[in-house]
Amino acid sequence: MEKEHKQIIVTGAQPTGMFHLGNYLGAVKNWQRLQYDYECFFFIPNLHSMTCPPYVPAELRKTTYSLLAQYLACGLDPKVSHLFAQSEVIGHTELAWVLGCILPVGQLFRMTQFKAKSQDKDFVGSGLLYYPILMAADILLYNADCVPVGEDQKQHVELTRDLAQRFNQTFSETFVLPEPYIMKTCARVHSLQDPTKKMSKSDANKNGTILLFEPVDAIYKKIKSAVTDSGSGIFCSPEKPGITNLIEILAGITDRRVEDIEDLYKGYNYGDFKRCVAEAVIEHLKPMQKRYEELIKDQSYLRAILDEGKAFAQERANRMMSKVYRKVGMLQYG
Ligand code: ATP
Ligand code: LTN
Repeated sequence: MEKEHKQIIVTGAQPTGMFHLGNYLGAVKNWQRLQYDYECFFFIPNLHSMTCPPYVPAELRKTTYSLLAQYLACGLDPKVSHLFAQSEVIGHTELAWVLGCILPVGQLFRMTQFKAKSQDKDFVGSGLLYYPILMAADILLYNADCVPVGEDQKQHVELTRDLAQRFNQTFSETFVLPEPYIMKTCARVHSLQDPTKKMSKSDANKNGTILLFEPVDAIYKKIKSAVTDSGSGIFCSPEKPGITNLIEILAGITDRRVEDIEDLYKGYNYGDFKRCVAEAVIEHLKPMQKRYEELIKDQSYLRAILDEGKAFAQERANRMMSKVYRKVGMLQYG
């Protein structure tokens, strides 16, 4: 009997620290849901984490395991999906080199994330500029059909499509053009302290960011003291970025539509609404926190998952790289 061919998803989150609610609602929660309908490669882009030095190598090793434990606690299932570390599969950097040779350098200087991350830095490494090419290689190596990411990564996926097209035209039809997959709700979760800014790990104001695995009383306090707007009424509006953000968070965490939240909480005042948001977030996160605590203690289990994922991914990567090297004129791959 012919095996059903599932469409392929490739995505990952950088091991730069602990997940926040933006990473979860904008990305990982959806990956969890998508893994049953697609063949998924959820990897840990640890080579990307070298692009903003200085960093502590021993910390990076630790956060790589931690990120895997967070993936698992968020429901990514190693029996269903391929989970691995980027640096352990040969082919990502090789393909990045090939792709870099067909991309005009000006396109890299125009990337929004490069401009933002290189601002006010004493040292900007070439890796930061090259980063989108490595990301394109991550995606094209597995011939992804679809790349689920938050809004901020859309431009990188568009560059990947451009690179795939350039390669196909320069050599011959090889890569699928991947589609970015961006959720309508929670594509950009905002800071609780400044709802015009994206919620971020690197935000200096720690009260604006909810970490998934921080103590629940801290989460409660942060949501209760979220900045809201003058006025009243629980509905989304550009004049009410604070309440809009909280409505989206509640919709995302409870899998409901924004309109349903607006209906349900119509008569609430801001204080009561914030309490409901805090309670819903905590109730959702509690079992995940418990699971994370168990997983992070079991490094040999985490290692075994990475080994299994790596073996599977390596086979696919070898297949693609043999094809690519042949097409670009190398004698053989490896
Ligand atoms: P930060 O800016 O907080 O350091 P990041 O963008 O580097 O985070 P990653 O861990 O690399 O975060 O991203 C993992 C996924 O989470 C990506 O798909 C990214 O688009 C998404 N993401 C990050 N921040 C948010 C947010 N505030 N709202 C929605 N999605 C987000
Ligand atoms: N750049 C992404 C992380 C990332 C990625 C990828 C996401 C690296 N390679 C391939 C999707 C597909 C980020 O910063 N979140």
